[in-house]
Formats: sequence, C-alpha cells, structure tokens
Amino acid sequence: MTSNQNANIFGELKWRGMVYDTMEGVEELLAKEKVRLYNGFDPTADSLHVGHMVSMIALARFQRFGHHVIALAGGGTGMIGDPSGRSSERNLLTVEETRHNVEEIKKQLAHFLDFEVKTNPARIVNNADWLLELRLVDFLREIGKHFTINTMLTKDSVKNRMGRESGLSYTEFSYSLLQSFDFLHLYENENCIMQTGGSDQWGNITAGCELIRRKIGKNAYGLTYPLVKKKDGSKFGKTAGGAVWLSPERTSPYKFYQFWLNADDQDVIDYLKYFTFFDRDTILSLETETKEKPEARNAQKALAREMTLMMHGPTALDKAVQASEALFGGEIDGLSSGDIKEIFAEVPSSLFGKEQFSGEGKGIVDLLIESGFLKSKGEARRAIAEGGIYVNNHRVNDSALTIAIEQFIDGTYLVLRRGKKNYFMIETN
Ligand code: 383
Repeated sequence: MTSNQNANIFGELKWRGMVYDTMEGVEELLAKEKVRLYNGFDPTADSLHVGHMVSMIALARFQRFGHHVIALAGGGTGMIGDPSGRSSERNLLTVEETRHNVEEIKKQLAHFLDFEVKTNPARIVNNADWLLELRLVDFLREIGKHFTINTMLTKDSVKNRMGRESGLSYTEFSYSLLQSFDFLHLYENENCIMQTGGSDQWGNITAGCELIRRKIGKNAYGLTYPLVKKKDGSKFGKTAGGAVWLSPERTSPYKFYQFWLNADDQDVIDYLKYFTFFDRDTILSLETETKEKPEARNAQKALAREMTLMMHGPTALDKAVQASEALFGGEIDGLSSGDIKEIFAEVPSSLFGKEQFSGEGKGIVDLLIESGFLKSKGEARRAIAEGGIYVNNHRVNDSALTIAIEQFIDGTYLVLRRGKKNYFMIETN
C-alpha cells in the first residue's frame, strides 16, 4: 500500500466521494474489523452496464482492503423485479431468460473479483438457491409478520409509484421482503453483516437490517454509494445508441472506449475516483492537468484506457485506440470491416457493385466523382495534386491510380478522405 492511500476502506471510499449514506456505526466497524459484506445484482438483462460498475468495483475495493466480499446474482429476485428507482412496472422475465442472464452476469461479476487469494477469496452466490424453495404460507408467517404496511408505504420505491396510473403490483411490492430475506439468510449462514448498493437500494437495505434485528436480535449494517450523475443533468451511462453495456457483443470495446473518452471535464475526475483504482496522487495530477490544459484531455484518455483495459484487456484496448485514431488519419490496415463500419458509421457513403473494381479496377478520379464525394474531374485532379486526397488514410500521389477490390477492407469498405477530416466511404455489394 502506498502512502497516499487510506489505511481503511471507509476513508478510501470517503475520499472518492463514494459514501452516500451509512447506518450508524459503519465507519467505526470498518476501522476495527474485516467484515463480510454483499452487494446484489439482478439479472434483468444478459449483461451488466456501466451503471453497475460503481458497486461492482467497490466490492473489489473492499476485497483489496482485506474484507470478505460476496457478489449476489439475483436469480430469484430477478424473477420478481425491483421497483426501486423505476417509474413503471417491469415485464416478468421467463425462467429460462433469468437462468441465461444469471450465467452471463456471473462471469462479469467474477471479472473484477479475486477468487484465489488465500485470506479473503471472493464468492458469488445466487439467491435462486434459497428463494425458490420458500413456501408461501411459511414465508408470510415467519417473515411477512415483521414488516408493517405502514413502514413499507413510506419507502421511496413504493411512494413514487402510488400516485401513478400504472401503480405497483403486489408482486413488486413484495420485492423488498425477498431482498431482506436474502440479507437475513446471508447473515445467519455466512455471518455476512453488511450490505452495499447504490442509493436507490437504501430502502431495501434498511428493511433487511430491520428484519435481522427483529428476527434474530442482531445488528446489521448498510452503506450506499451515490448514483452517478452528470453535472449537465443528462443521464449517465446512456449514449445515442442506448445503454453502455459491459458485454462486448452489446457494446464494442471501441464504443466503450469512446464513451469514457467523451466524458465532460466537469465529470471526469469523479469518474476516475468512482471507477478506477488509480491512487490519490495520480488522480490529483490529472485533475490539475484538466484545469490547466483541458484541451489535452489527459484525464479522459487515462480514464478510457484504464476502463477498457480493465474490462476488455490489452488487445481490445489497442484495437479501440487504433480505431479511435483512424478518424484522425491513423492506420486503417489491420482493422476489420466490422470495425470500419462502426468507426465511420456517421460518414456519408456510396454503394458500388463489386464488379466495378475487378481486374485493374476503377480510376481514382472517376471514383471520386461517381461516388458524389467530389464535384468535377478538375477539382479531383487539383485535390490530388495538392496532396489532399487519401485512400484508407494513405496519401494519393497520382491521378492515374486505380482502385481494385483488393484494396477494400475485407473486400467491402474503402475509406476516402479529403484534407484532414473530411471522410467518405465506398461500400461494395
Ligand atoms: C437483489 C437481491 C439482494 C440484494 C440486491 C439485489 C439487487 C437490487 C437491484 N440492484 C440494481 C440492479 O440489480 O435491483 N435489488 O440492477 C443495481 N445494482 C447495483 C447498485 C445499483 C442498483 O445491481 O444502484 C446500481 O448497480 O446497487 O440499481 O439480496
């Protein structure tokens, strides 16, 4: 541990601005002992998204500080649906969907945790293992009795849905009891005394502590993290293309990299604190650089590299960086047609039959005109003579150049460029 780090996890989280709310006694507890704690994730999709990362990485932080962490996949709760933070009722997932999603998100949770370390190996559990066995009448008698409707009606997750047309089903209303039961189960069976989560989970976490107190007379603890907010008021973790997912099939490493690279100056330091393991000195110097030389975007670059490396590994990071540079004149050779399609998605394009590029191919001047990229042969020749035309980011030196199908990436895409940033795509079919 380097000197600029905190001696205990609470100080570390505090410095990172990650403590939103705590139950009384949490700070003292974490200063004096290594505890067992858990954080739950429901399998509402076959991938987690960047919104889950604060909690997920925080679990890894606890582990690095010597605590015993459990990541819970909500195979049981995922079949009900948490109303917290939602303005309308969810559609029920099928049993098969839930099972599949659990398998996928378990892999993602495992990615950040250490299962080998001798002293405090991480664990992953699935609440389907105990929730699906519950018997309704027993549950209502033994658990339901400890909840009053009066208290439940004061919870944000319930209150927020009361005045709305769609209301709240009995099913979702019961969700909090299941999460509370999980906490009790883990307390009794694993000595797990603390639960963490985003601030939207406060109601569920306190309900669990209350159940533990009433049922077995023990003290349990909770700690919540702030939900990530962008200072301009727009929603974190959403792009024009929708949510930013951790699965590379849903969000490519290039898009993932771009997402972090595009962080606003006013948000980027918070993100470095929430999402990376960079130490204090590193983050503080990036903060200074952002203030003094915002145009260099060094904090964004460091964030994007680190997040992509952490999530997708070094090869995918290299590819993402190369792809990002392609739009700024960087090397295109080695990228796939899939990469090209994604990188140049917003660039104007024109479609040609493959046969037009067979044999010797088509003259560059003709291609520039027929595609509609340039207006006249004169303009095309002048632009080439000035050294301002590029094919796949290589300068064209001769108006007599011909383009054959071999020059197309995967036989499909050719990237034309005029000047620094003016791109045009030729696609073949
Ligand atoms: C299920 C069973 C438990 C404990 C927790 C759960 C899941 C919880 C929930 N969490 C959210 C989710 O899964 O719905 N009821 O999408 C999100 N979390 C974390 C964090 C967050 C929360 O997984 O704030 C964002 O990621 O707590 O919305 O016994």
